[in-house]
Amino acid sequence: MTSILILNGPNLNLLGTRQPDVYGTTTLSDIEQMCQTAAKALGVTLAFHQENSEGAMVDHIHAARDTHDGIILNAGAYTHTSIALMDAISSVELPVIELHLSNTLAREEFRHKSYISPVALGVICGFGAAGYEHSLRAMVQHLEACS
Ligand code: CA2
Repeated sequence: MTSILILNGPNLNLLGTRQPDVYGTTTLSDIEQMCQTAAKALGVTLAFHQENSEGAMVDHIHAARDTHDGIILNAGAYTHTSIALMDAISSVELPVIELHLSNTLAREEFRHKSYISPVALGVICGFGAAGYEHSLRAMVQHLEACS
């Protein structure tokens, strides 16, 4: 069965508890439930993780090579700084969808730079929690088209 990894970066464990004006009121656990339900309906297996440290995220990406068919990545603030994540993505040769809750291009200038975009299949941003389900559908459609 097709298997997809959704990997969340730093501070996303705080979702729904602070800055609801920017990131909404849905918690990461709500999002995981929503994604698991969608994955079941789409007939795929889903692993869902959140890490605050860059190295742990790199480890998940490396491990995905042998266990998953695609990665949906909300790298949080590491999006704008991490060459290590960019290199890890390049090294595993799996399709990666870059995901953001907010429209990063409509925010501060430092959020306009992404080290993930050049090595991603595509980017979904600005749709809040619904973006997770959109990304899942886009990944399944992409993997089906490739098989
Ligand atoms: O919009 C997104 O999904 C971001 O990846 C979220 C990151 C931000 O640094 C990126 O530029 C865009 C921040 C995640 C922090 O999440 C929080 C949630 C609630 C309260 C505080 C932080």
